Amino acid sequence: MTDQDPNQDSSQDSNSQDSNSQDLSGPDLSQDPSPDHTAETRPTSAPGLGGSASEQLERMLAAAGMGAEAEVPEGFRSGFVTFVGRPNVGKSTLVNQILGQKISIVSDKPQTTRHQIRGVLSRPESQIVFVDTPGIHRPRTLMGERLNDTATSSLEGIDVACLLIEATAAMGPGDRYIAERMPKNSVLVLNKTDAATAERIMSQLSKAASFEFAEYFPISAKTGDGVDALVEYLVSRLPEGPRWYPEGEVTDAPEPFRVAELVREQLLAVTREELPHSIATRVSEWEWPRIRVEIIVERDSQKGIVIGKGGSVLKEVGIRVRRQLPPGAFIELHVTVDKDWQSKAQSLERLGY
Ligand SMILES: Nc1nc2c(ncn2[C@@H]2O[C@H](COP(=O)(O)OP(=O)(O)OP(=O)(O)O)[C@@H](O)[C@H]2O)c(=O)[nH]1
Ligand SMILES: [Mg+2]
Repeated sequence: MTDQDPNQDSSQDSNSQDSNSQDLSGPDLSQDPSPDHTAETRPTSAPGLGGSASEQLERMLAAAGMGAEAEVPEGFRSGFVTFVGRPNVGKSTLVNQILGQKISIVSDKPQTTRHQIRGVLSRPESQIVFVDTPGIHRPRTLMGERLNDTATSSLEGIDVACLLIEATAAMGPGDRYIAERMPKNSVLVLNKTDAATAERIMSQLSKAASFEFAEYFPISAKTGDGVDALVEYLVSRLPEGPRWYPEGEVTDAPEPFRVAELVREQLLAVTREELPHSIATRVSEWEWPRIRVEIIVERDSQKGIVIGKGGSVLKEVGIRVRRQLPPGAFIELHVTVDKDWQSKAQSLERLGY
């Protein structure tokens, strides 16, 4: 397991109030992003890759000449594991905990994740590609419908599906709706056990048992409690197969996408109520070290909130994001209004949803 809490702020700044900040490790951000991976060409279901897992594999194979590295030890296991569940249950936190770094942004606001985000766990004898997904919810906008589609399509062609529910709230109709639609042999993950009583955990597990999951894992994505056992079990469920991603690759998310997500994460941390849903971000220019990020809101009144008094909100967001990037990064934030973008197909396409 990892020796750090990936959901804690690893920055040295003791003044920081931001529990979601940390170093953005991974590929060298000072490199020019691949032209295939610009924000403009991002497909709807995933940053950099779209479609079902098997389609993605085919594309990966084609892109790499043959894709998967041929040399793996005998008995090597590999495959895709998807995390689905209602918004806010901790899917992204769990992916980050397993990978030991921030792969997917996290916030206490529902519907933070808007794409399928892949995190790759490579070990000498196995490779698991974890797929983080948007929370499944009752949609109120076209974007909400797209998010649900993105989440449910992640269940196609994968090896193991995990339903996450939280121990801190009773298993509600939303959880049951998803539970009834899970593929056979899915796994139930009861998260946030650190914040629940033993009685509550037992009662949640016994309620979930009526859905006949293959296995039940009480865990805390926050502390890492129970996560090793879950990962070991998931490895045992994988078929023998090749290494789909090179060993050092932890995510396939393109760099502009990751920076835009970091900006959105910090905006989620500093803004309130319904505003988070109204915010989208995209990198509009990338000329290292200068990165221009467009922040899109739905109404003129929201523009002022995002900018803040004398630009204070944008300034704070810029500082928090820069802290997570390699030294020298220069973030330019611009706010634009795209009226009711969440309900307009054209706007959603432009934003990659
Ligand atoms: N106490 C506790 N809080 C947790 C745990 N896991 C996640 N959280 C918190 O729950 C909130 C939601 O976490 P996320 O990981 O963003 O949840 P998500 O399921 O990815 O949410 P969406 O992307 O909106 O679907 C955050 O405030 C997390 O810090 C846990 O194990 N224990
Ligand atoms: Mg999430």
